[in-house]
Amino acid sequence: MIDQSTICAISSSPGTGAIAVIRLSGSEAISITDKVFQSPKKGKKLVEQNPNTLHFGQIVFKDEVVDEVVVCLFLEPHSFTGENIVEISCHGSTFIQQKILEVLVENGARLALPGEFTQRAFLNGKMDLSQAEAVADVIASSNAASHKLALNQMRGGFSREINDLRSQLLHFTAMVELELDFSEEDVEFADRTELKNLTERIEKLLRKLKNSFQLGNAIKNGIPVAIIGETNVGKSTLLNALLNEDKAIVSDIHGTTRDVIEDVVNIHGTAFRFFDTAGIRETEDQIENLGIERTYSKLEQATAVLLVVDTNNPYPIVFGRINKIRERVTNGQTLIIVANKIDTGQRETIQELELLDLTDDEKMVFIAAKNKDNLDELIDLMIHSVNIEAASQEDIIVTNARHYEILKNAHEAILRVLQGLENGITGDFLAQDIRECLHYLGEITGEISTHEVLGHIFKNFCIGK
Ligand SMILES: Nc1nc2c(ncn2[C@@H]2O[C@H](COP(=O)(O)OP(=O)(O)OP(=O)(O)O)[C@@H](O)[C@H]2O)c(=O)[nH]1
Ligand SMILES: [Mg+2]
Repeated sequence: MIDQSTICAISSSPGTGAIAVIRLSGSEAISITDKVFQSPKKGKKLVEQNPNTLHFGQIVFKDEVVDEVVVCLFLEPHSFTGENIVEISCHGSTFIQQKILEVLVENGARLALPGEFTQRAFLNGKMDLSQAEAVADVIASSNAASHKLALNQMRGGFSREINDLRSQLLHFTAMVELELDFSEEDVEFADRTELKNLTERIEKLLRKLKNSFQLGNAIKNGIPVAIIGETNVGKSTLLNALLNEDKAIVSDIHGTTRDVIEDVVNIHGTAFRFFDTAGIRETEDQIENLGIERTYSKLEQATAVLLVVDTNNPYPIVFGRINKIRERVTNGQTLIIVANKIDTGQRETIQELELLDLTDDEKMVFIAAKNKDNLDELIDLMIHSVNIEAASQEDIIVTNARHYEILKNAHEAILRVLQGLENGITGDFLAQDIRECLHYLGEITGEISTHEVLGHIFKNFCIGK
């Protein structure tokens, strides 16, 4: 049920700006504004004006002018929420903004809850749930890649993919259920091979969508990059250089960093989430050992691992350390060997390193983190190794944790169907799992949603969205 009241909120960002926008939505939006708005021409009332028009005038309360404003009118159903909407552009003082809200509430509007405008847009059928969720992502997007994904989702790209899947599943149920109608006569309308092919296609699609979440999440929250190595090799110096900020303490004392230090930085439109870690060494110190355990767990979670080595050390030692970390880097992770301190490093070590055989997933770069020498080369390597640009261009990528959970469930259901087909189980059991799968997909687009789910999604929005 849609609450019929007219809501209002400040829709521009909090604080003082040149101008601010206050938005009203609901059947009374225009008539409430009429009560407080005076046009210098004293002509028609706002309710008599055409939709999609702008009107200059004053907001007046108890015979006092609050501000000179421009009012913009949208008539239902042709608006963001599908209801009558008024947008009042006023001067950006927080006092004026609050005062206008107060005046509107005094005249019958009520303050909007977080996300209530977008929730109404969803409830009025202006967009499905995944599109509504993308509105928040578009607003929050902090880099080119996440912005592109969110915009695509908001414009319905992801919904189309899900609806495509749904129609394939419906086709499947139709075939099976026809068979059920004639079950007395023991006929098989549904060609089992055709069913199996269709199920395999759906399974593959669901799996791809589900697996895309790892990338989607990385794009949204930053690609996890772990900076790993022995103590004193210059990991914290490198972090600071990448962030362009003195975030971590640097010193020539071994074991300076004892915990994970984390920060996100946007490099050429891609967000990277760097983890500077405690240097790896044999130590009796309990706290330091806890820190080193965390180093290994960050290594496991990272998409790219920057293994920093100190070229001041003799080559056999450096080589041994590289091999120790190589063992821990798994499939799909990129290992970038960062040979640091080339400003003071040993010639032999550098020469031997240059000859080191690397696999396809391994890269090497020579830098002096302290002077930021060759940092650009390292950045290029990082950007190319994760290749976000190419990956995000191709397909639909899942970025939302709620969608990921649902896709996991849907995928499990479709695997049961596949198994059922292989074991030759009867149509009614197949239909049950298919219906379950359909149900899950409906949860993504919001065809199936509960009050709690909606409440949970929209409460994370800002007020005024
Ligand atoms: N000459 C030279 N010194 C460097 C370079 N990078 C870092 N250092 C020095 O190496 C020392 C250790 O640097 P840190 O960044 O604290 O090393 P770390 O790897 O974080 O050390 P832990 O936190 O102890 O594991 C400091 O004295 C840095 O100034 C470099 O490129 N050249
Ligand atoms: Mg450190």
